[in-house]
Amino acid sequence: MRLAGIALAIGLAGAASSNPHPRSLESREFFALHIDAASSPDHVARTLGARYEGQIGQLDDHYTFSLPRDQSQDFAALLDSIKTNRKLRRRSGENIASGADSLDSIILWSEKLAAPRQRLHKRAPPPTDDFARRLNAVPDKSPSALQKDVASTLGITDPIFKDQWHLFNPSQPGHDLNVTGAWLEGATGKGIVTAIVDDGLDFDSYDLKPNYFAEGSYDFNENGPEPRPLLDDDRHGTRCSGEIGAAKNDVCGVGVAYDSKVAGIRILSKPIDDVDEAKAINYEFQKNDIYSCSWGPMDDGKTMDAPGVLIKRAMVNGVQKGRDGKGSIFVFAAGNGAQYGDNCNFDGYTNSIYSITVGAIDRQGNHPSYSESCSAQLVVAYSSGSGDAIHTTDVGHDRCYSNHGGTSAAGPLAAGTVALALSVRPELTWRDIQYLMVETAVPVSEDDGSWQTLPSGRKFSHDWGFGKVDAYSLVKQARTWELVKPQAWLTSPWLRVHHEIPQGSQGLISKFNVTADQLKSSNFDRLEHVTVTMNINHSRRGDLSVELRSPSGIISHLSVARQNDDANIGYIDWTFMSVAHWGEPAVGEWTIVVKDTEVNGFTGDFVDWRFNLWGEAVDGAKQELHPLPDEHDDDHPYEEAHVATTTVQPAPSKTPVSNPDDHHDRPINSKPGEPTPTQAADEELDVVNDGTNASDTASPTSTAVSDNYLSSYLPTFGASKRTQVWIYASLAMIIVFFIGLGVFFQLQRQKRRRTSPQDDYEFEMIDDEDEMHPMTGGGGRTQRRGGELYNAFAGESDEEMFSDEEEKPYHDGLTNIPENDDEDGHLLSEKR
Ligand SMILES: *[C@@H]1O[C@H](CO)[C@@H](O)[C@H](O)[C@H]1NC(C)=O
Ligand SMILES: *[C@@H]1O[C@H](CO)[C@@H](O)[C@H](O)[C@H]1NC(C)=O
Ligand SMILES: *[C@@H]1O[C@H](CO)[C@@H](O)[C@H](O)[C@H]1NC(C)=O
Ligand SMILES: CC(=O)N[C@H]1CO[C@H](CO)[C@@H](O)[C@@H]1O
Repeated sequence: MRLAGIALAIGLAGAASSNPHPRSLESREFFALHIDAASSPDHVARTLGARYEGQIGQLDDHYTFSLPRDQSQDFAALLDSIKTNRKLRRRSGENIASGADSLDSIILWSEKLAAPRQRLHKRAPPPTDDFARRLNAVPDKSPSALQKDVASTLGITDPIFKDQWHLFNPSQPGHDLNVTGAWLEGATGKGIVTAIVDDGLDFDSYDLKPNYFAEGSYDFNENGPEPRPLLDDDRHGTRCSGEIGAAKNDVCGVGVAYDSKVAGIRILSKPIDDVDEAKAINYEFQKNDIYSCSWGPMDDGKTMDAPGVLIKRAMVNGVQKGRDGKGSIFVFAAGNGAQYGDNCNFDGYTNSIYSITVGAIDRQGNHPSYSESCSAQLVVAYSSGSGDAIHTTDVGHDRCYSNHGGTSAAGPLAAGTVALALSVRPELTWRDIQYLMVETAVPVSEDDGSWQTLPSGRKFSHDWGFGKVDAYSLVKQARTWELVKPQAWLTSPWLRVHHEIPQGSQGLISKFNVTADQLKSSNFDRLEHVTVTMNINHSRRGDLSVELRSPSGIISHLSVARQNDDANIGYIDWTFMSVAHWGEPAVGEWTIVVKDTEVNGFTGDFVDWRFNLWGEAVDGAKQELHPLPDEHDDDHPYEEAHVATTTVQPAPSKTPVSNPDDHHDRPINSKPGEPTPTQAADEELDVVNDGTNASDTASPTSTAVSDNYLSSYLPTFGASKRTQVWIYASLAMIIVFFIGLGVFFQLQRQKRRRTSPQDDYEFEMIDDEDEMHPMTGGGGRTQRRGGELYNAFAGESDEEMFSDEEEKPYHDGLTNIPENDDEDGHLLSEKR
């Protein structure tokens, strides 16, 4: 079967010159190379004795080469030695000039291509019987007079428009996209193309045919120009397409942008490799404006997976060169794994600064229990829950579908809204669109305790992003929006921590100071995204949580503890992202707090981190484009941490001191995936130990740092460091009665006195957020107990409706890919 597929594909590929694949995987090995712009790929192929297979999509100077399998080992070794050489030359300060004829001057980057994998899956769980039953229980909605009025004014005769509550909701007024006003003012998406990157698009559907854009379409699974759904299960892409571009006619309903075009890019129906995925997300990127992506790595609460270097490069390439330099708009579904404790910051697509991450809200304004939270979530849009789902087009000439759901259905509604905005202001850049989302999203459930008020006056919630998409106000603001200047960034050095992470409610903190001078020399004006890249080695990844606190006291829960995540590898060069600091003043002390939330036998070290601010340039004219992302290079220079350790213990109320050797002592968990609640009033702080520092001596190793863990003048009781911590923990609880906060602040002041002015960061241990965050003591982020929000509508039981248990990882009949981990910890994934 597979061979037949390949043979068919070879036939088709013959016609598509831009796509000289597929690759004969049985006999040959494939390599992706980035070569110097001055060299020709043919020349490189001759020099290397490899076969040139073609350019990698729209990535300049990136090509695929192949060799027979029996020669590939030597070739891989050659590429490795070139990498090593480049590293050595760089380390010795040599400027590796371009144009030189040695291979290590020509080959800038290389990667042996992994075989195609089924990593990515749709994020629309299939409906269950239970769902169907409950759907029937929803009382009939008769179209309101107003709805009829809108329909007749706009000439909408589509039979299911009356059921498309997400466009106009007669039963729960206000719980819709608020789009009809935008249509009435003429914004219907004309001239804009959205590519639905998915499992195909049924361009024979009478509802989609009028708006189908063939030029922007391609089938990367079968290597052909037409993204026709072929498998039984290939319905998801068509349903998503209908949400955006279903025509105004007498079939089914209408799309949000019913005069826009939709293209289909089929990638989810078979395993694909990084080269094809990179091509897919840049496919016809001068003609396709928006890429709607309702898929991602598995939402099982234990996967942590990001796109490979080629795909990351393609995304950057898309925002830098797509749409004639204004940037492709990538819209991603946040993920459906909330009830498994999943969080969209563990997904490298949704937590990319280049994507708009969209979670879900249901027709009653509730937070569906499947919809993941995270600091990278920009907005929410309507989807299934509270007994209804999204009504849209299905595969078939005139078939409609009433059960479309999950965050899969939310993403396309946001994408359709972007199409409306671009149709009135085509010159908006990818960042303008993100600004407009931030500016016009409408906060919901503002008293649920999840919202923080930002210095900009806007509100942000890890559950809702900046709120729900409002099409009318987004389009309205788009008309007059002043375009933002190019993107600038500020990158910290790698900050070496190398310190054991304390367990329980303590935290290990490390700080980085951003100065006005640094911003100035980075041409940096207004803050947008913040990213933190970090390495932690830990024997149980799911025990970890990470917060970022801004100089203004805003907290991003970059990572949350995940009950299901047993991986024993910690975080390896993982980049978390936050949009919670949008518009904040960037100058001041940024603090990262790493916690090992479970007192058990699983431990680890915070190794190092770096911090990036992304925002608007001061002077657009002198701002360059960010270089393409590279793979992690452990050769980077470090700044040694200036160490001051402080242990702080909780007041003797909540967390009993448990036996540190008890591996299974897990406190009752809060709602999985929920940001750690602020424990403001529950804990008192006490400083047990003063600061000491690992000075910049000859070899400031991690051991040296660890030896200062508790300062040496305190007795060790001959016990291990961990036990010492617990002994001092108990002491601390007694001491807390006798030392007031005044003493605490006194000590804090002393500790903070800089001993080494060139160091602009330090780390220490704290237990409680509010030591860092006096602002939220009263107002700010309010108390949010685990499970509160979700319990509020536990009766709704969307878990059953859109449980990932119902879903099987997406398979077609042709492949036989295991459903679980592959060996390097990159996991296969699931539908949204
Ligand atoms: C929804 O659209 C109407 C115009 O149809 C507008 O007046 C209203 O302000 C919009 N709602 C919000 C919350 O912006
Ligand atoms: C983390 O790294 C340190 C030093 O490299 C090592 O001693 C420790 O055992 C590692 N811990 C885990 C959990 O891998
Ligand atoms: C950051 O700068 C402030 C003000 O100069 C100083 O008080 C603080 O100690 C610095 N923090 C770090 C981590 O260097
Ligand atoms: C314990 C320790 O190493 N203390 C050092 C901290 O840094 C100051 C200034 O760099 C040194 O004078 C201390 O000896």
